[in-house]
Amino acid sequence: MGDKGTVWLPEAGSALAGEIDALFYFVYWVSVVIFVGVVAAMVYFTWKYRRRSAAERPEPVHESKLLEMTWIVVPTILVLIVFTWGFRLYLDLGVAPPDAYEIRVTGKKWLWEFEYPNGTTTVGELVVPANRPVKLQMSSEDVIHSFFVPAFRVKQDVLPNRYTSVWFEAARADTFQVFCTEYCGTQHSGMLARVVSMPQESFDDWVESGGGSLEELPPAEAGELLYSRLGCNACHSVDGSRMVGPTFQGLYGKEGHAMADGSTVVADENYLRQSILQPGAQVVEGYPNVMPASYANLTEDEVSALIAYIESLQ
Ligand code: HEC
Ligand SMILES: [Cu+2]
Repeated sequence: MGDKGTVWLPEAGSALAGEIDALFYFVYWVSVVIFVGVVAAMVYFTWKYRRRSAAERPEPVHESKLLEMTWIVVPTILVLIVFTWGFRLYLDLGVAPPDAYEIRVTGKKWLWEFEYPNGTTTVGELVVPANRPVKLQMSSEDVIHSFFVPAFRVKQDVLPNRYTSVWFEAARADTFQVFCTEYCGTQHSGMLARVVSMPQESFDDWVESGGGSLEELPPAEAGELLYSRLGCNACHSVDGSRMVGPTFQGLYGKEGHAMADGSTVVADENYLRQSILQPGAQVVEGYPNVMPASYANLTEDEVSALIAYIESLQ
């Protein structure tokens, strides 16, 4: 990530971010000037009109038409500027350019899934062409989530049973952080993703190849790619830390591995295979049986690659 942002705003990474920030700073500086002016006048008047003796009676105050008009007209003009400026930006943000590249986004507890027009899918990583408008068509598989990319200054709720959308144009080839900003359960704070923007040609190659070709990689590396692409990373760490599911580190070959039904197993290839294809068959002690059953239709190569990757994590 290039630019680090300021005290007030995070780095700016989209075509519209600069304009949004300009409006923010306009409101900010107007507020600063008014605040300083009001406080200074207050302090000065407190001193100037202080009571000098117990017998002092103040002169009656007469209104000043000029003064009153000034403090009605000037704020009205400022507020109208902010309104027009803000409303135009709001429309720009709300309506995607017609040539925008469309990507489907699904939010679910607790990951983000992205699907491209040719069927390529990724989890936790949104790859986009830089300097081209991208429109996200979003929905949720369960509860309400919210898609937030601070660097792009876009945030939009993602709802079940309804589409919402958001668009942006990444201003450079870079990576940007995505957050979920609607509290959605225990792993809400871990519902993260990255936007990876790249030049159009690299992006085209990437989408064509289905998001990086698995066949050309050694099994453990293909497994590592699948681990993030299939969303295993949303629930399983590879560094020993506990997430929704157990860590993969040191799992392979573990003896006396305790199951919820009281039995123990050896975590060999067959056990790993069954854990992926039929997660409900043997549930690890101390963990909920929440691993999706949808991995049952992974291909033989994919399962082997995942197992090879888990084996490599000793
Ligand atoms: C929604 C969360 C979730 C996702 C996504 C998920 N798992 Fe799991 N997984 C779990 C939980 C929870 C357990 C422990 C309970 C159980 O055994 O079913 C588990 C157990 C396992 C186990 C057995 C672990 C052990 O310590 O014995 C393996 C292997 C495994 N998962 C592999 C995968 C792979 C590979 C993927 C991706 C293709 C994946 N999981 C995706 C939640 C998840
Ligand atoms: Cu969420």
